Amino acid sequence: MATYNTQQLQEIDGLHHIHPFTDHKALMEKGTRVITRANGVYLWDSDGNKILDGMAGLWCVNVGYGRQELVDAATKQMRELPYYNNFFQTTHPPAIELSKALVDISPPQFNHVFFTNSGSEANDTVVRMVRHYWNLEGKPEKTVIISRENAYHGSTVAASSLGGMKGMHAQGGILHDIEHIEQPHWYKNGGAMDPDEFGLKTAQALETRIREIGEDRVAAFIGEPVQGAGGVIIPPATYWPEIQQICKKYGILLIADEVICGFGRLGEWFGSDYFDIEADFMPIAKGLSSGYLPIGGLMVGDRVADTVINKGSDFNHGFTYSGHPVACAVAMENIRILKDEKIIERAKNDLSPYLQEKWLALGDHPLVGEARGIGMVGALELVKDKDTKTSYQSDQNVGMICRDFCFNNGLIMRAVGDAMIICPPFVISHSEIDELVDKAKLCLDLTWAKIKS
Ligand code: PXG
Repeated sequence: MATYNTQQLQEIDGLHHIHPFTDHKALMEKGTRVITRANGVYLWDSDGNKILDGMAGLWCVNVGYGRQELVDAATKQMRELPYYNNFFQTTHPPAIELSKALVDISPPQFNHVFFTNSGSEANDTVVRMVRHYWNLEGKPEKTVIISRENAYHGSTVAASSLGGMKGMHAQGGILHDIEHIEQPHWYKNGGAMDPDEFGLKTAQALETRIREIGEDRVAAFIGEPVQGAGGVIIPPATYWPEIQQICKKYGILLIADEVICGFGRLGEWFGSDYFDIEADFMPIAKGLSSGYLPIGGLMVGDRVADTVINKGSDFNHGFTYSGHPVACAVAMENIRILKDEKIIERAKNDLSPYLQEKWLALGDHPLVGEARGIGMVGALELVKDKDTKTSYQSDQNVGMICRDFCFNNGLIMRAVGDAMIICPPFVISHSEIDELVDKAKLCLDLTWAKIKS
């Protein structure tokens, strides 16, 4: 590849590259940051600045950067069989081995996987498979899928429709027969209720909506165990048991979107393990390969698999790269690393308690209304008034101000509105956690000083 200096890279990028979820005019004014290499939990930009990646890329580089084993697994597979498909009665060892490895680590009702290239495709697949299932069950009128406001399930047409982000629906529309209920965001919406009471209330909204739509029309409910891109919304303990009880009562399928929570983020293999969710489907991606190559999948529970496999003929669905051998080989090696190095156990028993103790202490900062966290993920709600939980005006862009201070001080935190998010790799050390929290504190101070001035 040609070697350009930073300015040339930025110019060419501005001329030719449309970025995801980006205001290009603002981007051009500020200039893009060009990331050129990474190791462990650190990134380097094209000017040589070292940055602690508090977001594990985009919630995905769970085993950290620079793992030679993953490079070797890809190289070996590329030499042996760089591509073949799984259509038309063919298969290959990497897809076979990965399907078994996934079944081994998943909750017991999961014995099948359908491979995709991303979380969005996994969620497109689930919409089609849910409706296909009810058709085969002789209930074709069951087409409605209920999701939550502010959920993120991806960017394809079906995935963005499942998502509850109005700004996405406004651009390109939404599939019919997708409904959204309130998210379990206690800090923002709980009012005078205690968290458990609020958890029950938001879960019971599912039953209310099922009754409004009609039980005979509702096919499934989808939720992330912990909402990620919506701002790390951790549901109260009462939420998932009640949701499950309602799904069981009405016989509707339950989809636990594990794209962020899966592969250890909450200190268990899956968010479903953490919350005891017995789902019918688990869309997976991100941590499946620690982001080293694009791969996703849909774990399909026995209830659905029995029908789709035994009662149906073809499921007319698939991608050229479903179960791509190189991506599967890398995902296999990633799972091996997670297992052999006991990375998830260490995240749960050592890193998470250390991180959360320090993170939650940031709740004392005058700018922070709530500090919350679970496993290896956390959020800070930046507010104008801690007592009344009053937010800043959205055009004050407080989250963005804080995010920019972070970047300029060598830390990546994601801003979701005025919530600051962290989701570091699981190979972070205690001293790197200290650095992360110290830098976050410094940037809160800088943001606070800027707002006050
Ligand atoms: N489900 C969930 C829960 C996700 O978080 C997807 C599905 C879609 O996955 P793909 O692989 O198609 O991107 C996601 C993705 C952000 C951000 O800014 C979050 C995601 C993707 C991009 C940006 O927080 N989550």
